[in-house]
Amino acid sequence: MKPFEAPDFFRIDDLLTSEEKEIRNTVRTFVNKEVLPIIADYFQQGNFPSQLISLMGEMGLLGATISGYDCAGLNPLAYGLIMQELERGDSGIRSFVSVQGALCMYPIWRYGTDKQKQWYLPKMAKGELIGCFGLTEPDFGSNPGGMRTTARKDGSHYILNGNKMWITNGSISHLAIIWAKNENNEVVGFIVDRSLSGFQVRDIDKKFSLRASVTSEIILEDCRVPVDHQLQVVGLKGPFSCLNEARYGIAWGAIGAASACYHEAVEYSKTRIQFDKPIASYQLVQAKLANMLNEITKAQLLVYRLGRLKDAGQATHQQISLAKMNNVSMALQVARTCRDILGANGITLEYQTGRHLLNLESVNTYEGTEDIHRLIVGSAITGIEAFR
Ligand code: TGC
Ligand code: FAD
Repeated sequence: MKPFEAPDFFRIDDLLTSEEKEIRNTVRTFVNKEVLPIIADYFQQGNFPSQLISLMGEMGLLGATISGYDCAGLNPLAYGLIMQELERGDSGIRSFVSVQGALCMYPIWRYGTDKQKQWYLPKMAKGELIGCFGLTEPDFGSNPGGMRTTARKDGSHYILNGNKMWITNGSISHLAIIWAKNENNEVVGFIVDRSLSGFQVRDIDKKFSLRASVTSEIILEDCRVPVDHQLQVVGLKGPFSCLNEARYGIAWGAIGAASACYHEAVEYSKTRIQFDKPIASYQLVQAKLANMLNEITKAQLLVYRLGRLKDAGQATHQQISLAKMNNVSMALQVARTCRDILGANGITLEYQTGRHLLNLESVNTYEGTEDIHRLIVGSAITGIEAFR
């Protein structure tokens, strides 16, 4: 198969700075060299390739937008390009980096004390400490405001009780950002060290999606967390502000997955002969390719603009929702179409498309389902919330 060429029909590359392109190219090479040769096996075995963590740390990919604390201090565009390239490899690799950076390092950087930042961030940037983010519960996914996990103050500690479900990185983490309700029924957050007694983790097996990523359940039973491990934010805006960072990265990442599938399908269609001609020569196949390039290009322009708005501090969370909704849904449709073009070969792990397709089913659900983002955009249009 011809080496990967990213679709760039509208020359978006021309809009990137030389530094942004250099970062993108470095991560592209990393994915070609370190991720693609191994990822299908890890996916098949249901394992996360943890040997990549320190490499990604050395490259400055963890918490890449944070300035100081040994982090790279990159702009949102460069960060988005990193996510795009990692997800071209596998959504599970991008997931790891999203959770570590946007969902764990970001809240510590934004809501932590100086002492917490100094202690956790440099180690997390190197990948020496791994984090996970516990918001979802078995009965509260789209509606995290209903969470039942409690934090009751007891002298110099909070006592945490509850269950967190579907937690990426759970069993490989050293710390968890746990969201719980205090005695006033307010949502508060904690940095919880995994070694504390009363903190248990169980992996969720038998997944057909994100198999090269760890997904776990966390059980908190009278887990005593020192009060100085509380984050300095009260209310759902605490976790939601972290989700904005992660959703932004996913909107970019989805383009990487879609581009991998698209490239594979274009090359396949040019060499697969049926009825004595390459299938690429048939109008119905060309229509599929043209429609996919159309959708990928629109998605690229969307995140490019969103990234520049974010850099200027002007991106709204509703814009981020629209981008996450559109781009992941786009990637899922592209992956399904590519799977069709690949025929029977599309169901094997010899090709990348099937793996991306299965992964994208999770990506469409986590960080807010496609319909939850549709409702967020609907509320921005009408001023009327339709969640309840
Ligand atoms: P609502 O009443 O609308 O808001 C409560 C407070 O939060 C503020 N707010 C936000 N702040 C910052 N960013 C946002 N995006 C915000 N959205 C809302 C809001 O202003 C309010 O503030 P205040 O000061 O007035 O209290 O909240 P609601 O309970 O009605 O919920 C609305 C809804 C449905 C949109 C929300 O619950 C939602 O987004 N649900 C989806 C849940 C979700 O995305 N979960 C993700 C879990 S983490 C994950 O999936 C990681 S996967 C990682 C990987 O592997 O890559
Ligand atoms: P539900 O909320 O039960 O939704 C089911 C269906 O109902 C969806 O189609 C949804 O759109 C629809 N629906 C719900 N409410 C409404 C409504 N008001 N109007 C119309 N339709 C509605 N969570 C974390 O906290 N941390 C993590 O690290 C994490 N990692 C994850 C990794 C994976 C692989 C997966 C699959 C999930 C992960 N999650 C994580 C959980 C994820 O965020 C939730 O799955 C997601 O928010 C949806 O919740 P749910 O699965 O309970 O679905």
